[in-house]
Amino acid sequence: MAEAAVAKTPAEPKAEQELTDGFHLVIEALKLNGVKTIYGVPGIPVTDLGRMAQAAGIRVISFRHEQNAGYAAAIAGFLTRKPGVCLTVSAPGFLNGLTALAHATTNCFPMILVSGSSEREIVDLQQGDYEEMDQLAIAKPLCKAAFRVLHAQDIGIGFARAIRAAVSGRPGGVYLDLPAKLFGQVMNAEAGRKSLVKVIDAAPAQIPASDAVKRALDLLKSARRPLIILGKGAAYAQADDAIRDFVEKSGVPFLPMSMAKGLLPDTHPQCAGAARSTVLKDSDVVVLIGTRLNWLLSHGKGKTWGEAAKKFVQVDIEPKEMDSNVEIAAPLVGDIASCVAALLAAMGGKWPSPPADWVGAVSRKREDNIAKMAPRFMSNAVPMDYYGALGVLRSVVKERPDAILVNEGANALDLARGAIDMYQPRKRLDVGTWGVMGIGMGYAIAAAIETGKRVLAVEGDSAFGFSGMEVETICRYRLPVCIVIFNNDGIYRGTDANPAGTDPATTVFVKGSRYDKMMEAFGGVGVNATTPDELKRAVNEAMDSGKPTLINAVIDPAAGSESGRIGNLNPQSVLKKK
Ligand code: ADP
Ligand code: TZD
Ligand code: MG
Repeated sequence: MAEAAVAKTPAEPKAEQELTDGFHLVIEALKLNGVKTIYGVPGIPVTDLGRMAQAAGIRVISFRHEQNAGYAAAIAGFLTRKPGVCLTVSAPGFLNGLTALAHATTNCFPMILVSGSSEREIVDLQQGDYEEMDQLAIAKPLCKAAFRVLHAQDIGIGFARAIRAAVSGRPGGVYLDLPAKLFGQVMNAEAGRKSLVKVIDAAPAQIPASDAVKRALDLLKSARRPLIILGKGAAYAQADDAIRDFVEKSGVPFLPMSMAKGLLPDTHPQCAGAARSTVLKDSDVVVLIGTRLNWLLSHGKGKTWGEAAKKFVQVDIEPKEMDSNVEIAAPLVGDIASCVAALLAAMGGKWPSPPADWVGAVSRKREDNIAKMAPRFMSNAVPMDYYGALGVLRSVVKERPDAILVNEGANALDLARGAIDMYQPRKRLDVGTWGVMGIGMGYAIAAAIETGKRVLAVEGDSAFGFSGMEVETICRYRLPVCIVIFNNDGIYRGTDANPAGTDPATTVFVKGSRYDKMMEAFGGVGVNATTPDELKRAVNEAMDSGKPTLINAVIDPAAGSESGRIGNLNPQSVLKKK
């Protein structure tokens, strides 16, 4: 039969007989655009898509929960400047991925959430399809752009739009809705190939206007107490050399936001990280590069910023960011690489140093603060306090500056941020703009996969719990991840008691939990560390061997403070406690 059928159409050219389908077109669209990894969870209707993508040479990392796959995709976007791709099933899988999509958008990370969806006709008539949900409508307010592809011949253009939307301008999250029926749609292979689109220059340079550059430099030159603040947009831009040249040529003290730490080393003589309150309060001209004046910078006003009049230069790709909180005296709209290059060019050969009394005052403050902290990192107290344990991790990172540090928690986050100096760009990955708990394991997995480097994840015990099941994923893919849990028996502290004497207090966990046993359950290395020495030995061994390791670092349950360093944001009841 088959032979007869072929024999009947001898004149037809081979290409026209060849067929392709939605599955293949999706995979080819991803490959054509250089997507090497998909993070996701399989199930109807995307199980075969994952299998076929794997067979076609794309790395498909299967997670235990879509939220973690989504966080992995988000941070892959930050690390590579290409959209990280997260693949989920319909309704519940989609919703699980959505938190990460919103997180990516909020943090300006390029990411694409690709979700299978149910039959349009049934969804739109609300007739109760399997996992029925109008996903496109739900995704829209939470991302930068959202698209649905209904026809196989539009898969190419759909992915091109998604990629460009994610990485151009201010990067963000994009949702791509692929209904189940699309995957099986068949079309002529040659026409299919022609329908694919390779995105050319996905994030075009945006050159700043020369008068804006001049305005910024005139203001900087007039400053008596200038400051540069580098944010994670500056880290994302991968303009590391130009940024370093600009900072050094200007001679201005710089303050790195959390994920911009290491863009220039924290030990750089101009780094004002250890003099944060002083420089924010006393500076008169502040150059913001890839950082927003949101809550993390007290909206550019109020007590944090002191009495001294401030003028701001802001370098950002998003024009609407200007004047979002306070007047921006010199807006510099463009991509950071182009803006910093233009600033450097316009500075010419010689640039006046900032006033010596300011630079001197900042470095004295910084040296004072560093000297004050030093003895605390030597603490050998048992049970360990945060500083004793962080003293160990601080040395580990100093000895391995190319390792990637993932960090979440409250005290475990805020104290680690201050304690652990970073030496290279994009090596510190943390909770970001929302201060979200749960990024830990997704970030650690993607960091290991995208960079091939060793990863050290410093986790509060609560924070870890949000993504803890992914230790199985880490063991399964044998990733070089060392997790250190700051186990203080709870959220902020492990000492709260419920005055009613019934259930445990809302902030405490099972006392003396052994998270290290979780790792052993999946064949990884588990260590219980009760002293700084034990911790040091275990972390060094893990970072040397690259074996998946979880260290349960036992921390004094009384050592932490409420909400770490942001306790002031807690609303307080004005009524007396009963
Ligand atoms: P942080 O939390 O570190 O202070 P934010 O996330 O608040 O940083 O700010 C990052 C800023 O960087 C955003 O306003 C974003 O528009 C901007 N940005 C991101 N990438 C680029 C780029 N390539 N060029 C210019 N600005 C960028
Ligand atoms: N849920 C989510 C998704 N994000 C959050 N930020 C919170 C809840 C609230 N929250 C914090 O802001 S920090 C934190 C929670 C639950 C955990 C702090 O406990 P930890 O760290 O064990 O991780 P420390 O060292 O005990 O302070
Ligand atoms: Mg804790």
